Amino acid sequence: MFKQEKPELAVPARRQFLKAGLTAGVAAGAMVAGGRTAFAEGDEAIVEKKDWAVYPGNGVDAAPYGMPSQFEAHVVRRNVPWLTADTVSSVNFTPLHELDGIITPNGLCFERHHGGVAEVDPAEYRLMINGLVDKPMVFTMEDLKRFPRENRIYFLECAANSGMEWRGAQLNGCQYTHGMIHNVVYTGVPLKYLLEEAGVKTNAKWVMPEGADASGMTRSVPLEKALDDCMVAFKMNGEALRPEQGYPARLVVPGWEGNMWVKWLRRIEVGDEPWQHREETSKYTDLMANGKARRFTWEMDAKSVITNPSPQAPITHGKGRTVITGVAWSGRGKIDRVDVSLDGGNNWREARISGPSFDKSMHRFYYEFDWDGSELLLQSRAIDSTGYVQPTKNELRAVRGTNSIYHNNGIQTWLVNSKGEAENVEVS
Ligand SMILES: Nc1nc2c(c(=O)[nH]1)N[C@H]1C(S)=C(S)[C@@H](COP(=O)(O)O)O[C@H]1N2
Ligand SMILES: [Mo]
Repeated sequence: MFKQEKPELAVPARRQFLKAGLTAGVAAGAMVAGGRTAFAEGDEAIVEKKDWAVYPGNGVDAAPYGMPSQFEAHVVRRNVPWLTADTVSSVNFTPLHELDGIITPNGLCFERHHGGVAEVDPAEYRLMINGLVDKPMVFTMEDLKRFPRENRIYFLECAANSGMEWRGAQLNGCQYTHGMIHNVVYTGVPLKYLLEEAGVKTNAKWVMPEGADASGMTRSVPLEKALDDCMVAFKMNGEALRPEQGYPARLVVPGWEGNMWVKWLRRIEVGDEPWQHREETSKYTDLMANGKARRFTWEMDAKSVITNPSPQAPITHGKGRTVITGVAWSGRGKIDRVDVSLDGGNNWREARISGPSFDKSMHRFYYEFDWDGSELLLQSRAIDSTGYVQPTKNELRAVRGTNSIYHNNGIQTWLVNSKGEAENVEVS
């Protein structure tokens, strides 16, 4: 999926391996105040009467579909030019460093498509179920909406998220290193109900969802997973799926790699063995050091990243009270704990998880401290409800080599200098 070219956004090699062991940049003694005095003498912004307080604003007809403030225009999906050979089979990235809480707004969900965005007319939409079933069936959108539906929050992470970092620190920003993820509330029908309607034959073991886009994306999904928690979703965050996310319906495969979440879903074939298609043979397999490849590595292992500060979001307020925040998730359950290190993994402190904690959903963590202005080597480490601890990058490489693109869940390090600027590094 990705070309291994000299990256334009790469950090110079000399910065890639730093010695861990800096003293943690915590101010000793009394807390340094973070705020200003309530009435700052000569602060124009507080005494001046602003236009917005003098003139009436736009009426309710100005924005039938609301958009973010003009001052948020920089909060957009971005791509990495050298990864984007063409924009039709490509990827862009969620601006994680601009978000908070656990929900990704619809317009900022990263996109990955292999044949561009299909523009499917819902009136002409059909979902077929065929193969090893008693009764092959075709559903319209209206049919789908007559099944009992459910609302569930899940993350979707592309297996290639952080894939450019296998051989060393490369991309400067969590948007690029970790932004192939989004977390939304899906409304949809459990796939189980649709399969029950068609009547799955006793020898069935697999299903193959297929997309209606020009790439005709297919993957083999074990029947057990299909009957467990997969759903055919038609809403995200309350409104219709965006075309980029598979409008009018996509498959949701909780906790498993994004490639299996077939968009513009048009057919589900039921069979007794995997189909061995492109996306599970030449792609989405993990080449090991010995030349063999791991296959069917569906689950996304526990992972986390500090989103602020990070290369695109430096500390600009100077020393004193500082809020570190980030996200953590696991394809195997909930996140039980997130630890934060200020010194490249020598010392760990428990972060504070805030907001709803759901299975296979993103979690938000915070760590507040008083920064003394010295260098930091920031890391976060997720521990999920199975007890699994997110590994360091070197621990991961020792087991998996560096040939792989997929399933890199190693601990990320940001070097923060005394000016508050951050960059992507690794500690040895
Ligand atoms: N039909 C179809 N489904 C697809 C794809 C595609 O190209 N076509 N891309 C897959 C990949 S590789 C990923 S990571 C996710 C991305 O979902 P998103 O675009 O909603 O972020 O969709 C998956 N489903
Ligand atoms: Mo993907």
